Amino acid sequence: MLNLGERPHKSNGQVVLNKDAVCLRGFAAAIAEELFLATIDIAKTTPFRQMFTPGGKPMSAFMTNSGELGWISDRRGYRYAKTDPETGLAWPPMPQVFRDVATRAAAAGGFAPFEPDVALINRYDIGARMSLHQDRDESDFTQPIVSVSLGLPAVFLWGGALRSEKPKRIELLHGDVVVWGGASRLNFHGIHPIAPNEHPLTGQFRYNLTFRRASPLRPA
Ligand SMILES: O=C(O)CCC(=O)C(=O)O
Repeated sequence: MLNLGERPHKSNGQVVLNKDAVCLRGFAAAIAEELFLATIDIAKTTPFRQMFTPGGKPMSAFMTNSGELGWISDRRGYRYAKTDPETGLAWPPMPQVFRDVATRAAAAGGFAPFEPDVALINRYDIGARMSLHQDRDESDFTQPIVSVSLGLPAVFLWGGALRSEKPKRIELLHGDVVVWGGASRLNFHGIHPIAPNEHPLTGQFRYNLTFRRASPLRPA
């Protein structure tokens, strides 16, 4: 059985990961089905695809995007793009239900206002993982990251500012939301390989919606 390691402080359904980083247990549970259906809708026109690292390795999770920008990776590097390189078309608009959960969760995590312009959607098959990395392709690190889990459980690896720091292991379930920013904005994080399982809504997949602000905020 996987050792989930240290269990961080818990209060009011919130698991404090460290300063400026919190897991909001079940925050999106009531709208999880709506989020999932909106995800499937996006994938009809903008299918999940395997991207490649700049070094040419296939990424384990399949990805798509919605919003004004989308995160992409290929031989030219990691970056945000206004159009889907596979279709040449703009990414589908961010559904209101996405925007709402992102802004509400950011506020609950202490980061209001949050105006995401990207919803990167990760789809994990059983065995898929995401290695420790920082989210640093955005232009404004004062804006948080909001990350919604749907479907199969996952073990979130929550590291520190340095890759060498041993990550904490936090179990993420359907409807959980992790929010990080401020002092934690550039912390390393990742996903342990997804264990074989079946979820009543998503089957043998885990989905993750990760909301970011990639372009600079308009001046006040
Ligand atoms: O799947 C997750 O929960 C994390 C996703 C992630 O780290 C990312 O998209 O940068």
